[in-house]
Amino acid sequence: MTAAEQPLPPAIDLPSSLLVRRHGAVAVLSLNRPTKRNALNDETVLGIERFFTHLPADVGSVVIAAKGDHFSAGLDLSEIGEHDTISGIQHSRMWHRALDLIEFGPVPVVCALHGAVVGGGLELAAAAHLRVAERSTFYALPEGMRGIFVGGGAAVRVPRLIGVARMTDLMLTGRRYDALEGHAAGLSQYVVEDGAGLDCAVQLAERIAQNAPQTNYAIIQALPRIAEANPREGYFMEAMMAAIAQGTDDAKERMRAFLDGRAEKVTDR
Ligand code: 1HE
Repeated sequence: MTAAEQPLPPAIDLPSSLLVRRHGAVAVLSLNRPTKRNALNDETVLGIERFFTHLPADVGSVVIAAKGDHFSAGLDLSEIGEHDTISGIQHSRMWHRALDLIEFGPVPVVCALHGAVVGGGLELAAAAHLRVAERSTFYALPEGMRGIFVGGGAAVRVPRLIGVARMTDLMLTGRRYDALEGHAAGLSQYVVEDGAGLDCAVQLAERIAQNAPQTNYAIIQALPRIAEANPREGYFMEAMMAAIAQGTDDAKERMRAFLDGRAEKVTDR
């Protein structure tokens, strides 16, 4: 643990399959079940839900990462046999609840990917706002091989990132995309060398945490809704959100600081 890292207050009761560390305003939530390739059992999914429900107010952004050689092998297949049709629906809805809290939670979320990002692991990653992939990353949706269907939101979120045709190909053929193929398709926004993913994700998250909270809120809450609205309503919602953001004291102070020469210029980072 570096000097800047502190454990999160023990108020959030998490299973041993999840670890949390603080880097200043950034909370890093790590999947910690490497012997099972971070397969996502119910306990872990419910832990993710609890973590995002009880995020301390001073957390400005979150990084989701994973211990071991793989981000996640997806749904814990040893648990699926327990479900009949109705409990299967409830199980899928539990995933939806937890991952919705990532996509539409209080703060932006960056995912640091490496190794397998498979099935439910890709569903988890797709709920984040940014994805950083190490070169070792590979993506797959092997549900067709297992006789099941995606159930953690992939049918909605993955086509948004790569289109229905590519997702259909991944699911019908069981093929893998490597990190660069996934990046070209739209699954990640950044590709970095092996071992550099977490640092890159934390740096991005630190930067994001310095943004005005009203702008981060607009980006994660308003932007996806506007992008999916019909343009007439979309433009109207955009105008509402723009006015709300710029009407804050914080926005006024940030603009004054720029005009007074006290604020950072737009530079290449
Ligand atoms: C697991 C799981 C799992 C590994 N559930 N236990 N996901 C999949 O179909 C992917 C299945 N997993 C794999 O293809 C491979 O494990 C990996 C390519 C990810 C990694 O391979 P490898 O050689 O490093 O590990 P391994 O030897 O296959 O697995 C190590 C252990 O993890 C082993 O258990 P052990 O007790 O024998 O040591 C595996 O059984 C266990 N393991 N993956 C349970 N997924 C909301 S719906 C989402 C639907 C889906 O996610 S479908 C996709 C499921």
